[in-house]
Amino acid sequence: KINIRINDQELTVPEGITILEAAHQAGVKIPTLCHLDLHDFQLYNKTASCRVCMVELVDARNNRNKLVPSCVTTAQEGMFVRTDTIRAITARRMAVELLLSNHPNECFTCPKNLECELQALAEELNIREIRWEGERMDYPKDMSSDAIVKDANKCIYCRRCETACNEVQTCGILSGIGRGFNAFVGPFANIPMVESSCTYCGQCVQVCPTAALTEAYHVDKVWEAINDPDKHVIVQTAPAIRVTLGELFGMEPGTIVTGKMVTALKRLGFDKVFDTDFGADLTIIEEASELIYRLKNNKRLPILTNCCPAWVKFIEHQFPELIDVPSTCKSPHIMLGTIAKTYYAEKEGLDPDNIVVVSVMPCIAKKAEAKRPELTKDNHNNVDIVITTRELGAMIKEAGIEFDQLPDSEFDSPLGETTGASVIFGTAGGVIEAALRTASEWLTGKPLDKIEFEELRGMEGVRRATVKIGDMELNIGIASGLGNARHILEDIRDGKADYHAIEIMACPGGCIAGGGQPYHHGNDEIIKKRREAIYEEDRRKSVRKSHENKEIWELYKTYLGEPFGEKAHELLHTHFEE
Ligand code: HC1
Ligand code: SF4
Repeated sequence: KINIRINDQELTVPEGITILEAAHQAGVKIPTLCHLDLHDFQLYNKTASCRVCMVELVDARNNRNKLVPSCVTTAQEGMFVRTDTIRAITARRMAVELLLSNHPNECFTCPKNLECELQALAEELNIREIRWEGERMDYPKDMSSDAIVKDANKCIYCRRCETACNEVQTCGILSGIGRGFNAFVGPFANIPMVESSCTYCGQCVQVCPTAALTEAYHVDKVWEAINDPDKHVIVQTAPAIRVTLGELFGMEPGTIVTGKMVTALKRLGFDKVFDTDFGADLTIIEEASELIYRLKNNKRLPILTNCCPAWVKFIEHQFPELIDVPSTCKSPHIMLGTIAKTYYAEKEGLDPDNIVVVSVMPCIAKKAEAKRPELTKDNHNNVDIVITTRELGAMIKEAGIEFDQLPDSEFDSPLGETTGASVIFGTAGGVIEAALRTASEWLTGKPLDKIEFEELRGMEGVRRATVKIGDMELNIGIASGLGNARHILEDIRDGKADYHAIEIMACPGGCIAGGGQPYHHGNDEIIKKRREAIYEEDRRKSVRKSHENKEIWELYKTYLGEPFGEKAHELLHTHFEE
C-alpha cells in the first residue's frame, strides 16, 4: 500500500495502481476517451493516445508541476495529484479541441448522435468554440461488407478498435494507416473490409467511441418490407435481445423486457413475431443428436456447437484444418427462417417468395451470415434482413412508441414456444449447457437431478469442465472471445486436448456483449447484469429443456420426420468453406 493525495483527499491505495484508478476509488472523475478497462474480458486499451485524462503532479520542492496522462502514470508514495487546476482542465480541453478541429461537423446526421463519446466529452468539458481549423480527411466510406461500415474521416486514432481486434480477438485486421491529419485505423493498405479476414464479430464497433466503425444500417429495408402489402413480414428476436433492449429506453441494464418487446414489434407492423429461441430449441435437438451420433460411432470429436457466425469465419480463415470439428447445424435464426419459409409457409398457404424474414440480433456478423450463398433455398435467403438491437431501438423510437409504457404480449405460434434452455444461448456457456440438458437425458434415459450445470458457468474467457453423464465423462471446453477460442483450437489442432464438445462465442461474454448490442461504453458491470438477467429468464420458464418443447415435436411429427434424419439434414444443416 502507498499513500498519495488527490486534490484535498489523503488516500492509501494499492501499489501499482494508476492515478486514474486511484482517483476513481476516491470518487474523483477524470475524463477519458481512448482508455478502456474491461477487466473481466481482458480488454485494456492503454495507448494514452488522446491525452484527455491529463492531471497535474504537484512538485512543491522544485516548484515545477508536471502534466501527465493519468491512465498510464503509476501512483507513487507521497505523490500529490491535482485533477482540478486550470492548467489540467485547459490541457484536457485542448486535447478535445484538437480532435474536434479535424472531425466532421455532422453530429445531426451521424449514426452515433447522442451516443458518441467525443460529443459527450465536448459537452462535459464545456467546449463552446473550436479555436483551430484542421485539415479534414476525405476518404470514401467503406461499405464493402454487408456488416460493417468504416468511415475513416471520423477516426480519432484512439486505437481501441485495434486493441479489441488484435489483442482480444487476435484477428489482426486493424492497424494505423497514414500520418498526421490523414491518419486513421483500418485494414492493412486500406483494403476494403470485405477483402480482409475480418470475422465481422463487431467488437471493434462496440468499442469505437465515434462513428468511425458502425454496423451497416438496414432499418429502411425493414420499413419497406412492412409497408409492402404483398409481403408477409416475419420478425424473430435473438435470446440476448430481451435483456438489453430496455437499456435504449433508459431502463436499468439487466431489465427483462420480453413482453414489451413483442408488443413493440406487433405495433411496428410485423405480420408475425416469432422467437429465435424456438430455433435454438430446434438447434439443440439436432446438435444433441449429432453429439450422440459422433460419440456412438467414433466420429470426429470434439464437436463444436454451432451458433456464432464470427467463429465460422475465424475457423475458415485461421484453422481450415479443423473445419470438420463444428457441428453442421445451421444457427438458430437461420433454422427458424428456413422453417418459416417451408413448414410455416405450407401450413398457412403462403408463397415463400412473398415471405420476408427479419432477424433482430445482438450481432453484426449475422448480417453477413444471412448473405452466405449456402444459406438459401430455391433462390431465396433463409433470412432476408438482419438488424441489430440498436437498429430495433431506432425503429421503435422512430415510430413514436413509448417503450416503457407498453403492456406485455406473447410471441406468435407455431414458432414461438420456447424453453429456458434456448434463453441461455444468449450468454457464454449457455449453448453447451442447453445441449447437455438434452443429451444427458437422452443418453441416460433418466431426468436430470439438477437442470443447471454450474460447472459450465463463469466469467472466465476459457473454461474447462468434466461433466458426468451416467457412467460417461465428457470433457467440455468453453471459450468466449476469439483470442480465447484460439487457445482451445490450437490445443485441439496440436493434439494437446481431449475435449468431447466445445462451445465458442466470438464476443467476450457471448451474445449479451455482441457488436450490435447497446454500447456498454467500457462498463463490464453492464454485461454482468445482462448475464444475470439471462439466467433469471431461464429460471422463470416452466419448461427448461429443449426436448420438452411441444411445438418442436409437432414440427418433427408433421413435417421434418426424425431428428438428424434426411429432411432435417436437407433443411437444418449446412457446410463450411474449406
Ligand atoms: Fe446468439 Fe444464437 S445465441 S448466436 O449467441 O445461436 O446473435 O442472442 O440469436 O442464431 O438462438 C446471437 C444471441 C442468437 C442464433 C440463438
Ligand atoms: Fe477485427 Fe472483429 Fe472488427 Fe473484424 S469485426 S475488424 S475481426 S474486431
